Amino acid sequence: MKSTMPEVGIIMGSKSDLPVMIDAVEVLKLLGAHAEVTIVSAHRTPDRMFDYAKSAASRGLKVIIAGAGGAAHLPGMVASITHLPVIGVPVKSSNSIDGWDSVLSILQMPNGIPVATVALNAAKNAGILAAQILAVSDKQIAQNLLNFKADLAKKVEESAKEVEEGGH
Ligand code: RP5
Repeated sequence: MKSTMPEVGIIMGSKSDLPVMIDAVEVLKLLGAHAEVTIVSAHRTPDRMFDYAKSAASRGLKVIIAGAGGAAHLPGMVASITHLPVIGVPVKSSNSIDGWDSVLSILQMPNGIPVATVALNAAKNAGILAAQILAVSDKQIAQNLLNFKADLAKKVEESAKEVEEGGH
């Protein structure tokens, strides 16, 4: 039987990131992946960040989603500590000028330490990508992803039909 231990760690720099990051929590639930959620700040709790990243793999996590805004160092610093794949979510936070600061500080990592950066505020895509990583070795999550994609396609087909029939 499949364990219910979390395989995805979702972290964010502040509780103020939660309204964005909740989308990752929800889509992972929908796709049948077990996740844990907490706050870890690279700047305000560096020791906590270090401990979290250092123990992640031995605690059973397989992928980490990290969201932060402004001078967003959390995803990159976590990626520098663990060998697990890290997906970064740039958040347009209250201290962000226009979102570009969050995007660039997560995206522009040096050679050797990649962070898989999704679009601004795109925590849902981060969740889907994390599920896709798990699906490589989890048949149930793979099937759930196929169903999810079929549903997306169905919605487009329905919209196309509506528009073609003049029902817009
Ligand atoms: C970042 O600063 C956090 O990830 C958040 O996006 C932003 C603002 O944090 P608060 O001032 O709302 O706690 O480190």
